[in-house]
Amino acid sequence: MSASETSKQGHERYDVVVVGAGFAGMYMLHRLRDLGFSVRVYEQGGGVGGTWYWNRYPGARCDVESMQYSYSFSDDLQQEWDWSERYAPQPEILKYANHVADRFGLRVDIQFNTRVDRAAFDEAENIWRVTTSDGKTIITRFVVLATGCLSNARMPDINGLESFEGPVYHTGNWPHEPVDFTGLRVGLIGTGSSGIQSTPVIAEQAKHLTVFQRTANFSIPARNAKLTPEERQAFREKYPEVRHFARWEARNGIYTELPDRGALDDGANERRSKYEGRWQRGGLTFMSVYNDLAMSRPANDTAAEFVRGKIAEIVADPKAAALLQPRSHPIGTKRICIDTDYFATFNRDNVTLVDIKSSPIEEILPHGLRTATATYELDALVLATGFDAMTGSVAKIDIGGRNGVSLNQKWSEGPKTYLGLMTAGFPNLFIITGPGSPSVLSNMIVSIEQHVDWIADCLGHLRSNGLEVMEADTSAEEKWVAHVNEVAHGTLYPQANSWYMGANVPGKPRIFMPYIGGVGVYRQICTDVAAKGYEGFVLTAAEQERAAAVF
Ligand code: NA7
Repeated sequence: MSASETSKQGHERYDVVVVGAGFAGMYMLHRLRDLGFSVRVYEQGGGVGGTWYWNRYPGARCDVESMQYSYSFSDDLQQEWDWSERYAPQPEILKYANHVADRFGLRVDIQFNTRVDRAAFDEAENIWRVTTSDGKTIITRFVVLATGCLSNARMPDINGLESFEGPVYHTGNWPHEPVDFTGLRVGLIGTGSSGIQSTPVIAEQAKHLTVFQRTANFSIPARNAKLTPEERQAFREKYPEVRHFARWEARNGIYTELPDRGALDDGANERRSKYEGRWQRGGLTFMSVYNDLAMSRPANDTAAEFVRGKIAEIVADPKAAALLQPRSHPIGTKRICIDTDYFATFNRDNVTLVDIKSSPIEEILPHGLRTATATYELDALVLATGFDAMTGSVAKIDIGGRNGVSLNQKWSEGPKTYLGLMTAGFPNLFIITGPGSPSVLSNMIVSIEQHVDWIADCLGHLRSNGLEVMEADTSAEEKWVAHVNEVAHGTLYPQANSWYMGANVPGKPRIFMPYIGGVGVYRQICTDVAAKGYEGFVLTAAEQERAAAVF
């Protein structure tokens, strides 16, 4: 425990409590400690890494290239760490997270296997009382929620799930021990990114794999490959340019060419050859072929049709190919998936695709699954059914703000924040990559670093100016929420029933949660807000008798 104090009641006392030791929590700790704040991080897992600690399913990889999905705050770190592949597999990302924790001596200030259950703001004292799963109450001036956007795995509401007698695995909460599907009939439910990544790997091992698909998804080949020392070196040399571009120019925090024209500005042959080029190159930047794919349905249709054509070329059985061709949403309005041999896997003899849109799952049986039209015998079940994204992990904590209002009450109609960083009525509570910020629409590490730096600078400002309380102004928040909404509705994104919209969780309000204005635009807004003395936030000085003890 570094530089903490103990209150008169015997409670540990810190300047800042950080919830979560994923990439956000680790960097937050590092920055705040360097500024001389006392910080304690609580992490429910047994180690660092957040989403990469939990998502250990077969084939799990990041969809952003490894040289870019990495911290930029330390040049020594980015020059010395050797990524082995174009897209890092989960074990390597976890190894990297552990390396960072060791290299910067972070573990000493992280308490593992400890959930934060409750945080209540004390208006008389301007402090937060944080209650943890080990029964302690901790006093802190500030709380930073680094709880992650895709960390609250969602079990599907399917009748009879608990009656299944074989093993049931959720991709977002995969066992730490090896799982062996050899000789087993495996059923996999869910065809989002996790289902699409794990299907080819499970198919290699299982006796038979049955994939239950409700909604087909767009997926682009990863074209993953080993990185050579020369490729790594070339990338390292251009890091200053790459990082600058990712922060300020790329909409999604990823270094790539920016398109200068729309899809319909090119003739059909030219367009096809550009899509083909990106398909061959692989990866998320497929959507950057043209500058209007997210805005114009006719433009988007050209890209969607190209991908549907590719699926038809790859999948031998025309019936399966038709089912795998996404038609329910414009391409890119659900996060595009990046795969290795996903569609080709349906050409294997031991893989069956079942359409549960036309014939829904009725119940899980002790040894299988019954849809409206057939019964499938299964030995093991894999649930790739996603997350209560962006707000799920925050909602699990009972957070009480001013006037006894809980955050869950305030957000019952959908999350409201100012800049995705704070929410009115909850002073001194910060959220990293929260709803209302670019977050999940971007290379997460770019967005995490931006938020962490902003929050660290902000706390430094409060300290040097004797300020005790900071909170979002309600009218600034209302304006921001309206802006986030307006920008989203200028795009095709709200046309998809995506987890961006909260549409995957029954009963969750349908609101487009992330800010789609682009990371560069957003960064400029946040920078300007800070430069104008934190415009839109209310900053209050410490009462005189407390001034000396503010931090
Ligand atoms: P996603 O993208 O939310 O995918 C979940 C999948 O599970 C999706 O195909 C869902 O179908 C399906 N699903 C969810 N509930 C059910 C039930 N009850 N019955 C049948 N099918 C169901 O989660 P992922 O983990 O794959 O990926 C999340 C993000 O992680 C991803 O975007 C990357 O950024 C990394 P639906 O589409 O709702 O019909």
